[in-house]
Amino acid sequence: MITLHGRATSSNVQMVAWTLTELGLSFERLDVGGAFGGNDTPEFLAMNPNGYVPVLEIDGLILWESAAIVRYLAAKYGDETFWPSDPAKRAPVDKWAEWIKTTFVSALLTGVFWPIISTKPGEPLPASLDDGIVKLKDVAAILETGVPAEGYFGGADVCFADMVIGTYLFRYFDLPIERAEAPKLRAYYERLTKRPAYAEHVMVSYDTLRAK
Ligand SMILES: N[C@@H](CCC(=O)N[C@@H](CS)C(=O)NCC(=O)O)C(=O)O
Repeated sequence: MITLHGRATSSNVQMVAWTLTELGLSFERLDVGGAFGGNDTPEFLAMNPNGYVPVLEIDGLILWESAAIVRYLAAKYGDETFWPSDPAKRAPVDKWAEWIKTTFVSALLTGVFWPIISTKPGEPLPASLDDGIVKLKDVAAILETGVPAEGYFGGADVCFADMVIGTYLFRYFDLPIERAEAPKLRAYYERLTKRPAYAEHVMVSYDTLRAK
């Protein structure tokens, strides 16, 4: 039994659910975190002292940190495309997966997504949002230089890096914001949206996260 702890509206939970499904692994997902709570109990903190979702119970292991979980699943269950065994093939795409987590995510989520989502209807958007959108355009322009013109970061099919990178693109393209001119990035995202597992696990409404 594989158990994924985490609410369906968490992008980091979505990344793990999408990966499990692409790899053909069935799992049970428990609603934890956000309005569901349950991530501050002694039992949960014993699994992840950060109190964050996702947590994955698999193969007798308890894992947290979404991208580390994706790398574990890819290394253990992925084929040569999903997890290239040659470090010289893996590192050039892994650098983008790492960069998304360290650079793109903070620009997207901290700088733009949460300021918009946390503003109550009728209230003015925070002044800091303008700077956040400029910064996000800058990092999206950098991503445009690395995104494949055809297929995926894995080549003709997806690999572990697509899971990490692609997950955040739903919110990036769904938000009503001005975006960088990035036709390759847009086309890559459109290809992801055609994948049933991406549509099921990543293209999830975030309306319940909005301030009321
Ligand atoms: N770096 C961690 C971040 C985990 C994280 O920030 N999780 C958020 C949801 S996306 C969380 O647990 N927030 C508290 C909550 O949902 O109650 C990862 O990638 O797994």
